[in-house]
Amino acid sequence: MVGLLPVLALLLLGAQAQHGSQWTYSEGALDQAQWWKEYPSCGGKRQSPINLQRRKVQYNPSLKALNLIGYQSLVGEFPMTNNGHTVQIGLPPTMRMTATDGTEYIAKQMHFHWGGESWEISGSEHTIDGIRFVAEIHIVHYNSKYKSYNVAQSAPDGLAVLAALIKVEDFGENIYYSSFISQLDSIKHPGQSTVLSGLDIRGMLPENLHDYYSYGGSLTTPPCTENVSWFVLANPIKFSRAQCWKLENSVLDHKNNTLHNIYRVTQPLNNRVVETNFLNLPNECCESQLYPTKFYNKLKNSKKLLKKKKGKESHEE
Ligand SMILES: *[C@@H]1O[C@H](CO)[C@@H](O)[C@H](O)[C@H]1NC(C)=O
Ligand SMILES: CC(=O)N[C@H]1CO[C@H](CO)[C@@H](O)[C@@H]1O
Repeated sequence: MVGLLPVLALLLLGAQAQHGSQWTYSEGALDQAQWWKEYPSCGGKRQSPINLQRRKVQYNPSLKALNLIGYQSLVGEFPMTNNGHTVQIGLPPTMRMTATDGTEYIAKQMHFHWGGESWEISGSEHTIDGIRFVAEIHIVHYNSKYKSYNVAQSAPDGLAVLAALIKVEDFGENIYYSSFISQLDSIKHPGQSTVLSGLDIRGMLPENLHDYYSYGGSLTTPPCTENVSWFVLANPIKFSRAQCWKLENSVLDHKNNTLHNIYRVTQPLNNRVVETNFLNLPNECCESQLYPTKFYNKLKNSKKLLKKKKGKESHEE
């Protein structure tokens, strides 16, 4: 009995891979510009991913930190599959996420989006102020008021995705990904699976889990189901260059080509508003890293953002 569940899980994942084998990102008759022909939701008005424009997002002080339970030091075996579109890891229902409004979501799977077509090409799905990060991780959850993912996925309040962007610089190896990355070679071909013994999703995520962008969107792959609640973490995960290269160059698609540039382009925001639970102060997390400090201080002064030397900063421009 003990051995049966993982086997069933693998069979189910295999079936999913089989079913989803026709759409592509960039070649053939069903590339991403054509998805809507087979999957009408992909042509909807509330699609994902989107470009997160920091000057247009709305700070909502009532949005609290996500409450993540059971993300840390998971014991057991977790299936890791090449489904022909990405690498996916099956997650246990003990992993739960509660949003500010009290809605509890149960984790189902996590998967990756990356680029790699050439050294320069990044492959995150969400962009921040037009900047594409090297890769993105999605942890897909369903609303705990539904019996299963299959029931929840078509409900108007059924799904939530916790997303994090991956950044590469001269960082050391991110050890929380070592086992995952070393197993990529064993699932080169679509339909192949292996198991990860133990997982620490908390460790795989950025240190700062508090700050996020939130909006209503869709799944970023067919069937592009809408009304997915998105939580995109504001701070990135750090990978070494070697880890990034390995992620981008280890697995193949159905035609035995290396799986590259597996991301959907950003979709129109239409009437949606992106909310944040953090103040977008220019000297906080990210912007200051883009400029040398001297230049940045000059810029700030010229914008008259610093009214008093030690006074409180206003988030208004
Ligand atoms: C891909 O490679 C495998 C192993 O080398 C081979 O068995 C399979 O037929 C190839 N598939 C295609 C579509 O070329
Ligand atoms: C609850 C919720 O977000 N409902 C929305 C689902 O998506 C449709 C459009 O596809 C919206 O009209 C609903 O408001």
